[in-house]
Amino acid sequence: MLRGVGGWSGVVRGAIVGVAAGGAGLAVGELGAVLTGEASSPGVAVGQWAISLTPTWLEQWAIRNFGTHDKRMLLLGVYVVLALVSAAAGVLARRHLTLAGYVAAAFGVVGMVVAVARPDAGPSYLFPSLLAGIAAVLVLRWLTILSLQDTDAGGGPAERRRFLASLVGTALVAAVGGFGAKAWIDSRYDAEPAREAVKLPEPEAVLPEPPASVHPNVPGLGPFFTPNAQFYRVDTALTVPQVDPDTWKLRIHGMVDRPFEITFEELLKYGFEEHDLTLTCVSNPVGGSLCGNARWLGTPLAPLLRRAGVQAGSDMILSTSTDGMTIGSPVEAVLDGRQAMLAVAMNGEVLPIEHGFPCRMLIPGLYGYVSATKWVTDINLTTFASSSAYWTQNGWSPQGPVKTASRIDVPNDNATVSAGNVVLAGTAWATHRGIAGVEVQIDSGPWQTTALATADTPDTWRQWSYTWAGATSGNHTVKVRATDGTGMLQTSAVQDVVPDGATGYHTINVQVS
Ligand SMILES: Nc1nc2c(c(=O)[nH]1)N[C@H]1C(S)=C(S)[C@@H](COP(=O)(O)O)O[C@H]1N2
Ligand SMILES: [Mo]
Repeated sequence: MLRGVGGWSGVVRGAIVGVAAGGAGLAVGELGAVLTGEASSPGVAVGQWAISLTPTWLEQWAIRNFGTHDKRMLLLGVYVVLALVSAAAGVLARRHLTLAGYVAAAFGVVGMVVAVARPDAGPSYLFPSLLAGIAAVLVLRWLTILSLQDTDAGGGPAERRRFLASLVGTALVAAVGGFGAKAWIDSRYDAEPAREAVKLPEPEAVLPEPPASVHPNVPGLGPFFTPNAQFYRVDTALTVPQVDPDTWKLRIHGMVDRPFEITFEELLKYGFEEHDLTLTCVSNPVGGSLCGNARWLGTPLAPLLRRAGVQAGSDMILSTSTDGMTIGSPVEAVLDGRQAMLAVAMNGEVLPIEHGFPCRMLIPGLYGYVSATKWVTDINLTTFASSSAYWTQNGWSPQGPVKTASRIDVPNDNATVSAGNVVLAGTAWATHRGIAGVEVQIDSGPWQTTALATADTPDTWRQWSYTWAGATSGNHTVKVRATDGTGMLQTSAVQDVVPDGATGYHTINVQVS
């Protein structure tokens, strides 16, 4: 079978030619996407499509193992698959040039189909993959013919030089063109300059800083407010949406009497409030770190809904972001008096691009997947019975109130500490209900009350500390549990994150020496 392609050296040559042709196609696709935007490039479009096909368990595994790098790993996977298919097409081309050309063309067609199927796509999204497919076919044909002229009887040093020069030249041009185009796209569609130009509105009343006693001041315990750069991130988008505040609009419509649309400039004329709120992810495992606390500046969402006039019977806010994410939140949670808001700033800074610039939704008491739409542009009043949002289509519960959780942050799991007095510290949250107590248990001893730091708001986490007196050498386990502001004890029942949040007591091992 290998005879037809020229033995093993033919296979290797074919594979290299195929990868070069695939790379040239990708590079041309990137160049095309300079005109039509990053999301339309074949690599990104296929990657985004792969995300939508990823089952929840695999997504959870990726988040656990690669964290915020999970997207990078996915793109890498897409490129590896593409390289393998290209290599196979290159080998095939030595024998069936036309057939291999169809494989290369299929690469362009798949890119076109998935790019144009994106929620934010227009017909221009067809363009980069179309060019990519054409380039891949032409380069594959050209290099294969040169390669065969070299290996065929009659090929001499001149043919070999011509083939090698063409191959190396193609690879160089593809690399420079592809990475250059990527850099060009990144700078052309960067919302950072616009973000830096935003002048934040003044809050109607100044919210005083919480007292220093909100933090137990234990070395190694994270700060009360999570710095923006350390704040956890959950995005399904392969690339962070770059939204221009000058063209951003928010539409409120659906089951309302007076639908309307506002620009960012108009939004900033509404009344603004500061509010301290802990945001947490339903995918956070027991003891996990997908939780952060910040001071947000936002305009209350309830008056906006009242302006639109929510009709009787509507119980769901279906919000959509520029990248097509949909999030379903209960109308009641926004209208019951809690500080649900459209936020434009986080910890005193204009909302970072990764956290939803120019505007995101926040509803205290609910996990992010049912409340915290980033890059939000559309609020549709509808019903839970008639609509379902992105995550609920992936096996998550339509309702996502935050469950009471507590965590030991100091010492680390499996840390070694010296015998005697050992300081334990951590945090606990039951967003919107507040935390009334945190207890720890050493081995199978009695539950001990810890020292709670001062509460900021019921919407924020509450840090705690405890001095474990007279710790004796050996291996010990430490467990933590909290009681929320309504007096409910955190459940010890162990449940995984799907469908509505993990439960169970965070437990660590401590080696006392
Ligand atoms: N547009 C958009 N909004 C989103 C998400 C997303 O992937 N895309 N993830 C949600 C989830 S699951 C959570 S927990 C929070 C996380 O917000 P953060 O990334 O600012 O921490 O945003 C929510 N809003
Ligand atoms: Mo989340």
